[in-house]
This record gives sequence, C-alpha cells and structure tokens, in this order.
Amino acid sequence: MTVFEGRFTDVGGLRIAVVVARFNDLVTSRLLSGCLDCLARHGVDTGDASGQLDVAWVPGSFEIPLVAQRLAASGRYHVVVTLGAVIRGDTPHFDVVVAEVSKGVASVARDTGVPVIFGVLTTDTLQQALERAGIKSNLGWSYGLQALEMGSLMAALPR
Ligand code: INI
Repeated sequence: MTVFEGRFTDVGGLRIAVVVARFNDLVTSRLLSGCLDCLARHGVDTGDASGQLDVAWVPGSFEIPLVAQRLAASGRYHVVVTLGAVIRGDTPHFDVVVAEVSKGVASVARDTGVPVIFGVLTTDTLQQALERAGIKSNLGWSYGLQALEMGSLMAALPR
C-alpha cells in the first residue's frame, strides 16, 4: 500500500505563486503577511531573488481567477494561493463576486492540474473579516500550510 501525503518540511523545491486582491486591502494585506510568515517559517525562501515565491496583486477578488489561471498554466508553480476578502456589508454584488471567484478558482485548479488554495474570505462584516485576518487568528497562515501540503502532495502523486 502506498500512502500519499503532503509535507511541511523540505519544501525548498516548491515554487509558489500568491494572487492577492487590493480590494479590502486592510484585510488582504494581513492575510498576505500571515501566509508569507508561514511559508518563511517552513523554509520557503521569500527573498526577491529566490524565484521560489512570487506575488501578483489584482484589483479585486473578481480578477483573481484570470491571474491565477495565467500563473498556474505557466508551468512554473507547483501551487497557487489566492487571497481576497469579499464583505457583504452594503455591497449588492457580493453574491456575484463570491460566485465568480469561487467557481473560477475551482475551475483553474481542475483545468490546469495545479492546486489552487481558496483563501478568499466571505463575511457579512468587516469585523468578521478582520477577526480571521489577525485579530483572532490569521487564516493567511493556514492557507500557507495548505499550499505546502497540496503543492508537495500533487508533486508526489503519479501523473
Ligand atoms: N472585490 C473584493 O475583493 N471584495 C469585495 O467585497 C468587493 N465588493 O464588495 O464589491 C469587490 N469588488 C470588486 C470586484 O472584485 C472587481 O475588482 C471589480 O468589480 C472590477 O472588476
């Protein structure tokens, strides 16, 4: 019996792309900090020249799937992390943005075979989003762990 599992150590060979939305930057920049902190503490070289980690900023969560698609299809990355915050608040098109980004991210993963971590918070209020981005815990950290696990798992599976 072979058991396939992702790993959280010896991740020096993993190349990771992060797509992060500027909309609700107060929240998404905290998610990004948490994610980068997690990756660095697990041995990912986050330095400019390493080529191991790249970050792409997009205007809002709606734009995440297009850029995730380009990065995943490039063949350069083992995993793509998406970070955004869609807050219901007074926004009438909350449901449109959430539907597009969630379905889009799932399609990118299936179409390219590259795992895409869904790190888009969907909350009713800014307070709830901030609680998940550092006030209580920082889900960016969890998304970093999930990226390591899925990137290394997919690399280990038979083609
Ligand atoms: N983008 C978000 O990432 N979060 C939101 O809460 C949001 N709201 O509420 O509108 C949002 N809108 C912008 C959208 O993602 C696109 O950037 C914009 O429509 C241009 O295509």
